[in-house]
Amino acid sequence: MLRKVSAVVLGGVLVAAALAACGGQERGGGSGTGSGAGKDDGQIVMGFSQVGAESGWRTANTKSIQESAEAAGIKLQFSDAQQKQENQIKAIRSFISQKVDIIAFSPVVESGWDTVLKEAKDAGIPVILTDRAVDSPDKTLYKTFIGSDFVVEGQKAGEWVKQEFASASGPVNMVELQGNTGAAPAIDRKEGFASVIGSDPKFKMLASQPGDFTRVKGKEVMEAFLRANPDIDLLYAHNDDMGLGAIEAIEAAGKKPGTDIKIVTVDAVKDGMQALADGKINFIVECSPLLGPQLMDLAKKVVAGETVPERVLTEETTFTQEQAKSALPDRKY
Ligand code: GYE
Repeated sequence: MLRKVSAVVLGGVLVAAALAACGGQERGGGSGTGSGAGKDDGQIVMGFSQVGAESGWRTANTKSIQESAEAAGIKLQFSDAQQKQENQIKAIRSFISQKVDIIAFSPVVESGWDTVLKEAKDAGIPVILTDRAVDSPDKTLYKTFIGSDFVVEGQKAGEWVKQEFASASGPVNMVELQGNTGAAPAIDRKEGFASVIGSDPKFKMLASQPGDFTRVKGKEVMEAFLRANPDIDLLYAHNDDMGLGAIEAIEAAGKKPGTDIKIVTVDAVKDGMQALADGKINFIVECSPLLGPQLMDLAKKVVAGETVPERVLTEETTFTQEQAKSALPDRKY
């Protein structure tokens, strides 16, 4: 048993702690569907609860996690929550009853996780947060959090807008398409952007509404924005997909995206980069979905009882239209 072996390696007080935390020898009995098989040959079993399949980013993220698990020899129990917190809570409870070795998940919203995370902790199953954070004050409920700094992403978008409109006398009329309500990237990208732009009275936020990170909703909300506001100068969309949906709405309204209405988005997935290269988007702040390899490394360390950093930050850049043209041929997602 992998857990027993790693516990023996540890020594002293840590052994007792590790055994207590892992539920000791009763774990890995091979009961339950699927997970038992891996444990018997020492393979780590990871339960992963994904947000859904709402965007190009998410699809690339799922692929990265599935491929990296396979490459790392980790058995993945993958569950798609279809953007619903209740489904994620159910999946996590099911992972606990299957006695997986480790749980990883990307929380659809920030709040409301304390109870289920406590259940995992009491069962001795470590948890890794990937991509999105939770707002639980108790940091012992999870081992580490791997993902981007969404506030910084919002700030980068804001800095670009400030520069782009530096010589405009104003007002600069802006609209914002937010991610799904309560999600860490929606809260933080809004906050980061406002922290840069907010203090300058030249910039006016006419409307800011959730587009749920999807193309369909991005289009729908942008249509409403356009009906209510004849004079929009800039759209800030919290992801490429909503920006791409909005482009359709802008074109249908007889306006030129990227020219009549400037557009800044976050993610830099292929379709977004193509629209950027085509001049329909003006600037993209990158957010990398390729979290799989690091997640699997961290999972192995956590299961082996090694200490891991509390926070693992993703590295990312930004793209102008020119930069998108040269980056596109090698873009992986
Ligand atoms: O930006 C968006 C996706 O949590 C970083 O979720 C992720 C965000 C990403 O739906 O496209």
